Amino acid sequence: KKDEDYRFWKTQPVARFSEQVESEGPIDSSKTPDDIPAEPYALLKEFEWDTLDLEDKSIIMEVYELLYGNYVEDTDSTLRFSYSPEFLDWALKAPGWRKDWHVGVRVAGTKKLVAFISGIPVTLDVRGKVIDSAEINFLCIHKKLRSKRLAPVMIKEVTRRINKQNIWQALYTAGVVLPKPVSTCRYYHRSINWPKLNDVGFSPLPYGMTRAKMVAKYALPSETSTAGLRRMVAADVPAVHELLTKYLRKFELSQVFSQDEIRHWMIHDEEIADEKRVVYSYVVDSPDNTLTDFVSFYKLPSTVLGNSSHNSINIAYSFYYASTTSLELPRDDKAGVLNLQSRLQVLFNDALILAKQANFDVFNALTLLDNSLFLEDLKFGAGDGFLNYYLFNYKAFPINGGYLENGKLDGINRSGVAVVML
Ligand code: MYA
Ligand code: MIM
Repeated sequence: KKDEDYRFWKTQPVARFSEQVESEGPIDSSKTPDDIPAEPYALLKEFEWDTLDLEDKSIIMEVYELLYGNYVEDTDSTLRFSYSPEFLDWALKAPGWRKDWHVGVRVAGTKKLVAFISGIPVTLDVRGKVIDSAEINFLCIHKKLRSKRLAPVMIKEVTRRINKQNIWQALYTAGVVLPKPVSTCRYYHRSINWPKLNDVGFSPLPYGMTRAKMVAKYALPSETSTAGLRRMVAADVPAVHELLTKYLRKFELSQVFSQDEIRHWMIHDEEIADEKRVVYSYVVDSPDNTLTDFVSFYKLPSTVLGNSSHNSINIAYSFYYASTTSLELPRDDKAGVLNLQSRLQVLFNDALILAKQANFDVFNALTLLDNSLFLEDLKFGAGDGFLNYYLFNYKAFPINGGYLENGKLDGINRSGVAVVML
């Protein structure tokens, strides 16, 4: 598909495939909120807009059910993302969230929720330029209403609502290729419960291997190894904020966090029951009471489609992390990279152990951040999925995604991406 074949996207302020970026910045900066229409875009007459009140548990349940039946699947429909109600509460009610950026579409007659798109406010840093933006996620249209050009109307409507707040840039990720990714990262997977992954068609048995050999290959110690590793608590927020801010500054595309955002994203709800927990954050405390490292992952199960023995797999996704190791050195300092690599290997080996203790079946990570430094050594394998990163109304030079065309990891020119999308 060429630029002109994107009937909708060719009308939007996004980079074209055909253009070479010569300088970075907004594509259209001519508008003010008063230039933006006050009324919602017209929908086909059997549908109506509904601003969803996610403070209402029953409305979160409606979004949950829409996504449970209709959200993203892998290429051959083996799996479908299964975001829990608690996850949606966490992801959609981030600091500064606005109800009118939670856009639902209902059938006018029955009030059934059939489509959804969301925005949350984020501050982005694109190569040193700090931009108040929105992050768009959870675009979903009921399977029975696909290919009716509803998605463009939903995207225009959420854009209108965001523009009304004087915000003109957005970040979004998708599996589909659209004009034009600023970066593409690859999914990697580290088996924890290999027999189950094999049963559901997630991990094939390599030629010449036995099930027993595979189980042995992925065995993990029962206890973590890093002295001082413990769960992150609210009192750690200022220190984690400082450490993560310093670490993320090294990347070309990153999120700028406030302390409030660190508390929300890394701790969410300290009182939540274990089985409902969404985010798992840990710090490494040193004897002098400073934090040397921080690591986190989140829980996002996938429904297994059409398998008689398992309904779902429990998946941990690598989230944000940071280390003081080599933090003051340039990112390409040779000795610094090796030290960071050793540190991240130990840190993520412990993350794998913690994930195993918490009953996860597999640990997923993208090739972003400094992940290319440890994925291979910790027995992560390349998945069949990729994630494209897009900026709306902003032209930027391409950013490395952390993997090479030959399928290998790019340990030399690691990824410049430091935004983890849920
Ligand atoms: S990515 C996750 C997306 N969700 C899913 O994949 C769930 C399963 N699939 C569905 O629910 C539907 O297939 C969806 C499309 C809803 C995806 N991003 O209505 P249509 C374009 C952007 O006939 P449907 C996520 O949530 C497509 O190229 N555009 O199609 C981030 C075509 O345009 P063009 C997409 O299949 C979302 C048009 O839509 C996507 O019934 C970021 C066809 O529309 C996609 N994932 O519905 C959204 N898929 O003719 C953009 C298809 O040009 C945000 N299309 O090729 C932009 C920033 C907005 C805010 C700006 C503020 C300043
Ligand atoms: C907006 N932010 C957003 N999203 C996500 C984050 C929404 C969609 C973004 C695009 C997208 C679409 C679909 C998927 C992910 C992301 C699901 C998907 O394709 N997942 C792949 C997967 O789980 C990612 O690789 N693949 C597994 C795999 O590769 C299962 C494959 C089943 C068959 N298709 N397994 C092989 C693991 C194996 C590798 C070798 C070593 C041993 C393990």
